[in-house]
Amino acid sequence: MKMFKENYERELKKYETLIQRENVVSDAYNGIYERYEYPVLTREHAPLIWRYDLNPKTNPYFMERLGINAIFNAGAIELDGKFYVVARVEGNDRKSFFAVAESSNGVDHFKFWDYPILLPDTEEDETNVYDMRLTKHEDGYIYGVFCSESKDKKSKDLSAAVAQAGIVRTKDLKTWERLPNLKTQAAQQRNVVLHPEFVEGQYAFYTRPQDGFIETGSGGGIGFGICKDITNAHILERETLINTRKYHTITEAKNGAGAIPIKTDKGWIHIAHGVRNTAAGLRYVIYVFVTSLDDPTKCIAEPSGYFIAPFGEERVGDVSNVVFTNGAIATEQGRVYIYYASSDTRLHVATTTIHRLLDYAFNTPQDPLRSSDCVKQRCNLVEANLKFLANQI
Ligand code: M1P
Repeated sequence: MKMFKENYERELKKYETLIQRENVVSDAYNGIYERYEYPVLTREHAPLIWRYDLNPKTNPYFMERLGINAIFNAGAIELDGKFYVVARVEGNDRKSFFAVAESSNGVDHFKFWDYPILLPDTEEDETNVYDMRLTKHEDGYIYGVFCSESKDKKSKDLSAAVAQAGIVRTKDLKTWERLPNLKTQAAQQRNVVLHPEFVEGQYAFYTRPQDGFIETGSGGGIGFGICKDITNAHILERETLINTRKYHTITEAKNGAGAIPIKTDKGWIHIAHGVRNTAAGLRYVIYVFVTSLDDPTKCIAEPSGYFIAPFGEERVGDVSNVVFTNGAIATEQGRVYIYYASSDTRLHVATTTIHRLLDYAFNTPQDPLRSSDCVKQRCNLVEANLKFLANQI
């Protein structure tokens, strides 16, 4: 009993100290955004009541009964001035579920609500759910679009799976209504994002058509499709590709929509992820592109290279060399909070402003796609700088 009490009190103190810890802007500078010293959510942020049986009679050793392996990829939303994330929480059993954590400032003190989200269990074959994107839609609902994964029953391979886009909606993040999964022409879908406004009077989705579970195959990039009825969402036409994979770039192997696009007077800012293959496996980075306000399928800016890449400790985790985002919050004051996870293990925040993002998007040169042109691009910068510095003297 004494051991139980000591262990419980020590672990509780560790948890409370963690929740109260203030975050600090790190000294990694690029002028585009701020990174922070500490992740905003880790597996240690999981409340003790999720993991331990706190009754000494039934748990005399104060043993973890249901461990949490990782807390990462989170959708994000601001409601009444508070910051909410719906994180992907993965148990030691490899199954993910969703849970809401809130913070008053968006960079620290994130605390989970007592209960994780209990999604209506309407898809019989669904085995795993993850990566919810939260869209505050102009129809008045908050939609959660996530990956709904099932075993591929047609395959003899035990690990063969099928990914589809699951859809739920809520008004308060507490009561969730499940809608049927999105239907499209593609064999599989992942990284599907609901656009916050009607387009031609219809619901609009950013998609990622793919032939298989891991490989996108003929799916050439981020797609866009519309559908009339969200309660039976069906994109009838083949999706239009709006941002394609390109040879020898950060999106060569695949890409996917990330956060809900941010509306600005110059266009919709998209914060997405790109994947390339390496001898050490896939490398995931985050990049930015902008689409037109008049035509959301038209890309009008795409700065060269990555926006966020795995840095320092972020490089290592369950799936190393990965940064991934499915949530960002743009406040009315124009501040932007980008929630990104590293190596499928923990969640971080990067902060910037709409003005800085637009400057980055429109004034960073585009990728000229060839070394020879890239070095010319850099020489032009050097020449302009040397001239500028010479004129200063
Ligand atoms: O493991 C890295 C990421 O892999 C998937 O992304 P994509 O579909 O683009 O390959 C997702 O499952 C994501 O959750 C994960 O972080």
